[in-house]
Amino acid sequence: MTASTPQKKSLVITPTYNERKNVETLLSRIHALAPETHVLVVDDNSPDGTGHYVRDRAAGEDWVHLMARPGKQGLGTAYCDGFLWALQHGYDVIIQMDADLSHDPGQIPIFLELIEEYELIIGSRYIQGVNVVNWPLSRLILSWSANLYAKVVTGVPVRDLTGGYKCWRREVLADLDIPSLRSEGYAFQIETTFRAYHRGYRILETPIVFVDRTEGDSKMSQGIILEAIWIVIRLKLSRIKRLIRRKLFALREAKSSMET
Ligand SMILES: Nc1nc2c(ncn2[C@@H]2O[C@H](COP(=O)(O)OP(=O)(O)OP(=O)(O)O)[C@@H](O)[C@H]2O)c(=O)[nH]1
Ligand SMILES: [Mg+2]
Repeated sequence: MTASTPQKKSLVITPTYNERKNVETLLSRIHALAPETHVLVVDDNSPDGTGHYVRDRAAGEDWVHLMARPGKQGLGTAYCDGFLWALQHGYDVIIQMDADLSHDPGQIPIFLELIEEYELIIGSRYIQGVNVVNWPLSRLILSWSANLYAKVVTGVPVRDLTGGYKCWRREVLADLDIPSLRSEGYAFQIETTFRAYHRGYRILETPIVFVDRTEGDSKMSQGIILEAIWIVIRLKLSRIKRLIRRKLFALREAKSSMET
């Protein structure tokens, strides 16, 4: 008789800042669709009481977890803290998603299936056309061109580099050197996918439909856009530096083997 494979432990991480009107629906929908999956809400002391609501839910439901941070520190650091927590607590599969219901929890079972074969799944708005609902044209153009810019400059062949709906195997997160990730906004999404790609992990983009939030306010800002522009250049420069170092090393090796 063969021993049955132990069930993989999965976790959804969602960062929140003033998502009280969305988080209740989000938690219920995730649990209805993926009852074995736990949820970690990383809340930055939202003034609208999101954290208090989640704390109450976590007291009665063992699949709900709250990480309460003292103040707004940005989406990037919220995910870094959440990823480290997931690794410490032994989760095998980690899904990241926005809390504003732009990301459909209906994708979670699909991600959990696909991650059996791949090491990173990216929910993509830009394969099979443009799957974005209710965004003003200006926002769509910004997102689409940001992705084209990031793809062309970094050379990473992923259509939706700024997308924030992703599913990771724990080994990949453990290999990302999380404390050294520096970006806060969309740049965080680019930086993590960039690292996974260059470490050679198997990545799959799968289509999602992204729906603009109907409740609460976007935290998108000019600073976040500027950060993304700069980080893309910095990532490219880091690659070039690494290639030059490798070439120099190879030259030195060749020279010393000729001398001996
Ligand atoms: N913990 C934490 N969460 C944040 C912070 N900034 C944004 N978030 C959350 O990150 C997710 C994405 O933020 P949004 O404001 O929806 O930003 P966006 O999706 O890039 O922009 P929109 O498409 O305009 O909604 C949401 O769940 C936010 O509540 C932050 O500083 N701390
Ligand atoms: Mg959003």
